[in-house]
Amino acid sequence: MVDTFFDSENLSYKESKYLILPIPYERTTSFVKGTAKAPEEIIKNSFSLELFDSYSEREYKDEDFFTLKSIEFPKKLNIEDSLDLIQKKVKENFKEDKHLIFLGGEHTITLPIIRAYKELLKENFSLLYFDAHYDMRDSYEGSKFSHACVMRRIYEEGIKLTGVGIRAGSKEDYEFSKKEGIKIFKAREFKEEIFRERVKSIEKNIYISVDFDYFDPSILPAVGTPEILGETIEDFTKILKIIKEEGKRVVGMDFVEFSPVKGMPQYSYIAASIMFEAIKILY
Ligand SMILES: [Mn+2]
Repeated sequence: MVDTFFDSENLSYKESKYLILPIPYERTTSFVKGTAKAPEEIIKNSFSLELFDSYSEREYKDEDFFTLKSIEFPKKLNIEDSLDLIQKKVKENFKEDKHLIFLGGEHTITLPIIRAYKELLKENFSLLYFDAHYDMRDSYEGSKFSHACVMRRIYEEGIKLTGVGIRAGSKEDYEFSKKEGIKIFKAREFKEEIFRERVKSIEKNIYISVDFDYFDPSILPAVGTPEILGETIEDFTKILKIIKEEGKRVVGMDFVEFSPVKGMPQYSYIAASIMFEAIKILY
């Protein structure tokens, strides 16, 4: 049974550079359910990734990756206590000299992660999110902690937001982000120069949240809410390269909303490859 990213032996926490924290949290998914199974499926199918990168000529080792124990959510735990549990686990596992990568789960997990980072980091940081959706509703289906409200809650924490790939949302989403001056780059309207200026103007520390529905469903339909006319993997890597070129420090990263399709491990492998690509570019 493969239960670590890259099927690494997990013998070298001390030597490892990248910590993967599985967060199989799912309470409010609204279309296709199943994102609670995402960490397990992505990790299970990551074993076949190539550790050698022929572009950078860099060879990664299994031991570079350490998969932490998945967070367990007791069935009776309510939403707010579940979010507190995530916040606590993030604080416990944060290490200045390692890169933390969070694997969801629904997008709501980004809120407690950000709350933990606010406590952990002395310096300010801003958030860049890759997403088809604004996620800027005040509440959705009766919950303030729906995945559709996560960026609104994070904004209320005083975090500066930049969204890329956005193409679906309500009038409320749109008007709120416009009124508050939140920088949104709509899908297929991305302008490199404007984005680069934005990156120059924000904090040196950046937290990155990747909702897999940022990508066009022709590339990756295995998400909770697939939206057409999305972005490519090349669009994604181009943005990450700009972050790197502008000398920003990525303090943490999450990957959320993947929803495994039974009998299609290929999608889980693509999701794992996207994660690894981000790691290769940023760290
Ligand atoms: Mn989304």
